[in-house]
Amino acid sequence: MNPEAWELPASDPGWERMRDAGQLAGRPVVYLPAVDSTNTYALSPVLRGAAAGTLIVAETQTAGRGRLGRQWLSPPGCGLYLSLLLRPALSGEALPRVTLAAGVAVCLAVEQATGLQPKLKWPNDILLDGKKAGGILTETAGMAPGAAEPRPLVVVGIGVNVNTPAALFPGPLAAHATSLLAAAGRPFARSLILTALAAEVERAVAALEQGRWPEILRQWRARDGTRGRALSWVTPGRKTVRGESLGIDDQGLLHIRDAEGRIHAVLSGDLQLVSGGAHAHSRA
Ligand code: BT5
Repeated sequence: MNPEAWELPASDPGWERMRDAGQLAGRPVVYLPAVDSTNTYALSPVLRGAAAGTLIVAETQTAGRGRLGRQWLSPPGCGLYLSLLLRPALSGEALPRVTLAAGVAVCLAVEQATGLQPKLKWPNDILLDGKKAGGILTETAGMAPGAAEPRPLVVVGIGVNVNTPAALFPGPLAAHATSLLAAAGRPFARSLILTALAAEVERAVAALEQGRWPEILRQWRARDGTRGRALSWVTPGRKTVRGESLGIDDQGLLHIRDAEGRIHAVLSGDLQLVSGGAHAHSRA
């Protein structure tokens, strides 16, 4: 898009209030002008004992992380880079479900705050126009020390390209990354999206705690951006499987049907959309 066709919001009073007061809609916020990674910070001893619901928010990350040590590009001032600390009553095996629930929550929050309708790409991508506008990295730090009822600390890390100009995505990323700005043609107040995000993620994880996984599954499937599309999956054993996405099963695993009609349940590996021009890339 023409970079002159938009201007950043003159001000985001909610963002400034959050930064100055260290809270947002009643929840504690640790605001960091710059950090290596909000997830790394959230998991560090500095935050031992922080209340569930605490948000770590950075203006920029110098070593923002994707999965498997990959990088998350975090230019200053234009994106949301946050970690939400939770101590849900969930077992470690439920962690992949937290990522799927958070994906639904990010979509709901972006829908509410902007009117855009993001889609999901298994397991953790937020798509707009078939390109990646956000990603989720869920991590845990075992048991919370000193808690009356020990619960694992769960850190839900979320990156969303809000007002990121398309020109800021470097070469290889340019073809498959986008932002809310690029999709809508106008900028958004990050504080509004952040407020909705924190509330929706908490709500979605509470739904898991209450045994409402089928509800999350339904909401995820309603936003599945790759179902029926051709995918290329590089298995952990480095074999490439091409086939059609059949969507996610009741456990939250992605199913792919190959040309011979065999069905593969995807647990991990590289996953790429290969049809329709749009090209999003992910690794589970
Ligand atoms: C993810 O990993 O998508 C998880 C991203 C989570 C980022 C948040 S930011 C706050 C918190 N603190 C952190 O340190 N991390 C979390 P993955 O599926 O592995 O995707 C990573 C890949 O996405 C990269 O290898 C690039 O190809 C691409 N990518 C990197 N930065 C991007 C961006 N800003 N927008 C779109 N795609 C990007």
